[in-house]
Amino acid sequence: MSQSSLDAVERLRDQTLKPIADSFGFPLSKRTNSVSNIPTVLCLGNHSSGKSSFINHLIGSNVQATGVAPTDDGFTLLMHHTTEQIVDGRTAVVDPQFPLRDFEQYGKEFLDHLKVRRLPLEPLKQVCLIDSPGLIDHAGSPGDHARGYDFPAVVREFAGFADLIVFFFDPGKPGTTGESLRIITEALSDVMYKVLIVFNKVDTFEDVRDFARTYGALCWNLSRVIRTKDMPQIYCTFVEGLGGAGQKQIDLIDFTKSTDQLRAEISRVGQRRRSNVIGALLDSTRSLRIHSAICHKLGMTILWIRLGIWLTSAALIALGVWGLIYHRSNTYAFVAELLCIVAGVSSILLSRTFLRHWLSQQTANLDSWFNRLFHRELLEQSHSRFLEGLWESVKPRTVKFLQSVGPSGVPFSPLWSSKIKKLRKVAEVDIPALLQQSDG
Ligand SMILES: Nc1nc2c(ncn2[C@@H]2O[C@H](COP(=O)(O)OP(=O)(O)O)[C@@H](O)[C@H]2O)c(=O)[nH]1
Ligand SMILES: [Mg+2]
Repeated sequence: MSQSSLDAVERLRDQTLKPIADSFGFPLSKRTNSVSNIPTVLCLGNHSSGKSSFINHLIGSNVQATGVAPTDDGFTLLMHHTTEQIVDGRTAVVDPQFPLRDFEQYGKEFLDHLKVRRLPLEPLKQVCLIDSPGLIDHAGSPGDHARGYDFPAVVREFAGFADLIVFFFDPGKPGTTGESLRIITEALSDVMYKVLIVFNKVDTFEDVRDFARTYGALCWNLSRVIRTKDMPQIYCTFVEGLGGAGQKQIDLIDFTKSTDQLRAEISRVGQRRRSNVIGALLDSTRSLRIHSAICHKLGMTILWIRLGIWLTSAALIALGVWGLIYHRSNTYAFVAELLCIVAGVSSILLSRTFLRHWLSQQTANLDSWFNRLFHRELLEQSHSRFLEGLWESVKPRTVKFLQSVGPSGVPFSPLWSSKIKKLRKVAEVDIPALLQQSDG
């Protein structure tokens, strides 16, 4: 991604989105800092499916240990540096040079299984590669913590941050391990657009029948977990020179082409990164617009209710005081005047409880606020399903914000109106222009 479009993304984020997001307690996606400006490829797959061998092949050096026995049970980030260095997980997560801040939350056990290898290798100038522990079927319970940390959550975090995910399967386990299938459904379902499916080590087949049977089994298993209408493309690949010499082997010409295609796709990761960064900004802008528009409308309504209560109370108190001073003709008038003052004071005192109750009722009924505020856009057939889907994903954050700040914490300044309105222009004009600019 060119520096100028990255700067433009940062500017939009910092100057337009961030002030609104901070005031309305909305977490913006955190991904465009300059440290992680290098495109990232995450390699996942069964144990012994050839992830480490493929990485070695890509960077042209045998840096990652390979072997049939489980050789590596951790995550390794391979990055460029002028001298060779290994940084352990505990240091890497607190070092601002690495984009790993968000990984500290997964605990000591995970950090012991994380490292960064910095290498003076030319290909790593263009891409950061992440090698991962092989997916296996655990003996005993298949719980999330069989590895001592929340493995699917860690994979989800890496997947959110990667620009491309290469998922390796191999002929040894075409049935695929339970963990592979679980990771696809639990950690990757939102980011399937970034995933490339690879059927690796195809040079181990002796003939086409053998290959077809195994390939069919893989498709059958994948179809149970990949819920798209069409089957995704499967790259059938191998790394030259790893098969046993002299053994009968399937014709490899087409598989060489498929391997080249995969390599080309990986080398285009820079372009993917650009659209991922801008896409993430677009998602944030749209979600923030809905969230802040609804919160702001509630904030303004709270302001009007509060003004109404205060004005009525002030009028009652003023009437009571005025009466007490000028009209103390009889006991009835005196009692009525006192009642006016008491009613005025107590409505001020009770207004907080009333507003809290009112806000919690509205929070339970946010759909109607959404429908009212966006009714015009919801009438547009092509837009409505998208907008409703977006609202479903934003709603939990809106509810959480309103519950945590209460009626006095919802921003209400009329100045916000134009800033929130501007978010629509950002999403519909400014960001698409950025995309076009960086495509050109
Ligand atoms: N025949 C063949 N063997 C491979 C290929 N890729 C990897 N291997 C072998 O498979 C074993 C496991 O590979 P490794 O890269 O360690 O797998 P990982 O566990 O997924 O990292 C090693 O013995 C490799 O030599 C391939 O494309 N063809
Ligand atoms: Mg490995």
